[in-house]
Amino acid sequence: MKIEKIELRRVCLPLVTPFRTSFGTSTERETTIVRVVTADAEGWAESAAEPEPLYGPEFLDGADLVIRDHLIPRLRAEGEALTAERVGPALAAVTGHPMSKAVLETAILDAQLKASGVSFGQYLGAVRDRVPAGVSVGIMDSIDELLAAVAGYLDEGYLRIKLKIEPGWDIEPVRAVRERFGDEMLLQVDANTAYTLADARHLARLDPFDLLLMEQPMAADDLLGHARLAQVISTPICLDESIESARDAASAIALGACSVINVKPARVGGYLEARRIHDVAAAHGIPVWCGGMLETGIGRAANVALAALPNFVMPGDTSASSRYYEQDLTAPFVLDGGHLEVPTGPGIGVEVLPDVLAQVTVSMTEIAF
Ligand code: OSB
Ligand code: MG
Repeated sequence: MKIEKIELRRVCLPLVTPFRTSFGTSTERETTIVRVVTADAEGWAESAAEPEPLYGPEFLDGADLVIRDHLIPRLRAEGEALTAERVGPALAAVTGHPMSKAVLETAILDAQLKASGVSFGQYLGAVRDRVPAGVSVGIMDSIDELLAAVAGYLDEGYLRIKLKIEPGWDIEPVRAVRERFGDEMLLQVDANTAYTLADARHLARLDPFDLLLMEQPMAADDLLGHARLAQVISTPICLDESIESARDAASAIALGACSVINVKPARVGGYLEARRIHDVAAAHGIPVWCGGMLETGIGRAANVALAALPNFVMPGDTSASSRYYEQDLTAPFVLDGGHLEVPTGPGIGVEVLPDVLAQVTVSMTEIAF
């Protein structure tokens, strides 16, 4: 593939509602959108890095610099032999930075697939044309506020609710939601590393609520702790922050540190590694689901395609555009009976709306290739 130029565009979109997790509160989504221009097609992708290094060690300003000074030069060195499949090997010498690697690989894959008329779903091996949607519900100031938010999402048709938890906001909100909405609803929690093994007895108090899973209760590098916790609580443990590669997934599974995996392509360096994690998990009988990072339609389109693979057997954090943004960067993803449709057009299968993009653009860097 002959790349002509790569644009890095910083955008900032207001969120429809503040999103609070155990590591911070967001009222807007700032991210870098990458556009890869080739002779035949252009490819789009969005970074999952956030302004501050809180969810993980990457952050936007650092990510832009790594992309410009360390990753793009290595891709350029590949010359016209560069393909999406060669991005990972070409960047392997750079340690870490999976989100930055992912956004480049994804934009290049989009351009490549558009040039050959293949959709992300076809390329990745999707077996469904629509995927069930869950929603991630932030920490709130009161239980009443939480119950109102959950009621609203259930009315919209979401098929599974995920509550963000932290010490001081765990047993009571889960109890309140279970009591109000019943035992049938699919319910899970996400702690974003807020606990330690010393909290094991406390976390076991969530067992009676029949949760689908507890996501990332402890530190990202604490696989052993998660394996020990799994011996103490009956709620299945799901890992998010801990899994940055298929090798991590194999280790976590072998240790008994998780019985479910949240696959986020951005966190693992892209869709190719995400598919390898899907395959490793499937081989061990471990179900996976597709997580999210508050993506715009650009990132969501590809996530929804991934979520259509066979071992994505649980509803993902792939919510409708209206969950995040008044005005998305693409035509909105809309819930239909609690599902999102998998795009079928070439590449990510959605068009970026140029006027909206212009409105939310904060700055742009053009890099000749
Ligand atoms: O831990 O899954 C997470 C958002 C930003 C950072 C981390 C997480 C999340 C979410 C929201 O839970 C998922 C989404 O709706 O995109
Ligand atoms: Mg998570």
